[in-house]
Amino acid sequence: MEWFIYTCVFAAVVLMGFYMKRKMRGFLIDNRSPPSLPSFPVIGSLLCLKGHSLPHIFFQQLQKKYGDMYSLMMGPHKVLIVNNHLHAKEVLLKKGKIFAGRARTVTTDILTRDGKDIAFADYSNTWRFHRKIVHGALCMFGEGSASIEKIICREASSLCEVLTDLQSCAVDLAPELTHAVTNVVCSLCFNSSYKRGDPEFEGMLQYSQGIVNTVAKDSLVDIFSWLQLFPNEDLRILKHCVSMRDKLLKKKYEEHKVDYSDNVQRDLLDALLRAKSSSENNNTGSQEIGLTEDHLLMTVGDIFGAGVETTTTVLKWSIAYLIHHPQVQKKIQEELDSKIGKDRHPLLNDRGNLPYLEATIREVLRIRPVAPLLIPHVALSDSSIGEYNIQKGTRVIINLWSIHHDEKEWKNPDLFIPERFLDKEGNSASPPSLSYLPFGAGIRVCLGEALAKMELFLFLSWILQRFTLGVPSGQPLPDLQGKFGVVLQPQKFKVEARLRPGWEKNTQVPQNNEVKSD
Ligand code: PLO
Repeated sequence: MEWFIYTCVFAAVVLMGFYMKRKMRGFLIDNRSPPSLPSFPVIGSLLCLKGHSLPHIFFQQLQKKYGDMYSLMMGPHKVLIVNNHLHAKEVLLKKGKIFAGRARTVTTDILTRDGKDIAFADYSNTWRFHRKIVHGALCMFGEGSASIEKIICREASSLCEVLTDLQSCAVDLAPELTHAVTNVVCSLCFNSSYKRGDPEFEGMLQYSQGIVNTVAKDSLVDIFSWLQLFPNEDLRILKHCVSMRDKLLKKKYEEHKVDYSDNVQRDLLDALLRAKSSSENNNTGSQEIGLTEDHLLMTVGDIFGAGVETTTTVLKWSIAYLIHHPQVQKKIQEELDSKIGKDRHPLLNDRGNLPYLEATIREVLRIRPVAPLLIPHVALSDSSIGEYNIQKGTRVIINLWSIHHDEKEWKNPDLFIPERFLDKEGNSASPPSLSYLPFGAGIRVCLGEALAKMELFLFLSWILQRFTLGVPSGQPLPDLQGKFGVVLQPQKFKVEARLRPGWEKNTQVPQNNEVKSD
């Protein structure tokens, strides 16, 4: 017994020693360290974080005690929380390259075959090369290109047809919105689309939600990687969902390889195959630069996954807020009636003429950012942010939530006020504060920004031109808090879509601008 007590005391002294040493080092040598949360050996600051299911809000509250920028220990990992837009821009723009790293975690390694994608991969030549190809391919189909507009309008049209059939019922619009958005991304990535009820699409809905629920949300296994050795329900779900996704990606890849031609570029996958084939022909060595089959699959999986989950989530938030604010919905409809009318459907060209709708989209992106903590960055070398020194390897979390809800920057930040993005005459104005980064910034800025803006504008304008959205009787208003994960999703809610006067009969695409033909 005695030896047991001695061992415990000895262990406690050693641990305290480590703890004090770290504290003293922070205090004596590096007096330019950011304030830090209390930290204990092994578990770090985890006790302080326990029980908070919405970390972006908790990190915002901690500012009162620790200031705009503070550090904490997630187990053995040093993490810096940045809550202010000036510091965020220093990280993302001014010192973008220094903070362009990503941490490897158990869940993202499973999702991306050890970081062979774009979003979660660490900074490297391969990463830069992939990003460049995808950026080029997205630009080609992107802004100014008539084809992407046609594709979105085709999907908006069938979405409105479905809504007409579901009229006056209490429906969860999520599957229909996801279907429409998936078909846009599917056209772009794989030059294909799904019919409603297609089992492959249903499977995708299922695996994607499984992935969103389990990946990259700072679960314990991402902090202590050795925990993966023990049975873990989330990891089991994630692996199952990833294998479903892999089957789908592999199928698309094999189909594309069969009828691939150097001369035709049908979609993003063709663009990637072409880059692979040209580097092989030039003997650049596709292995070294990273154009392996794994890289191609993971990259296209990223774009597909990001394209579906982010835009669908923003559409869901938009609808939730429109239901909470019928007066905003009415104003958008008045704008649509006066600028477009009922004889034709909305086009991208109308964007400049619909400032109230544009302002509403901006406000949704502010009040409910898709990724409230972005994806954590990692310092690739010793550096500094503001007045503080930052050590190489520190994980940097940009709290977009704090930045978008900063009371010094936004008047009544918790209120939904699209007018804040308009001038006195009701025209589009630049954001009233620079504390606004819905798509991130710098070398890891969102690749799909232009596409997302086109989709949000077209889908919402098509829907609101034809329908008024409301809460079905007996149903609660949508919850606005959200479920935290790799994207901040709203909880499920039911909607009633009623055709607006004048649309009852002529609900399909108006004659003047038919979009059904491909
Ligand atoms: C969404 C579920 C998919 O099945 C896989 C996937 C790939 C890319 C991820 C995306 C998920 C979530 C949103 C992410 C995106 C990359 C960039 C984007 C994290 C997990 C954001 C918001 O940063």
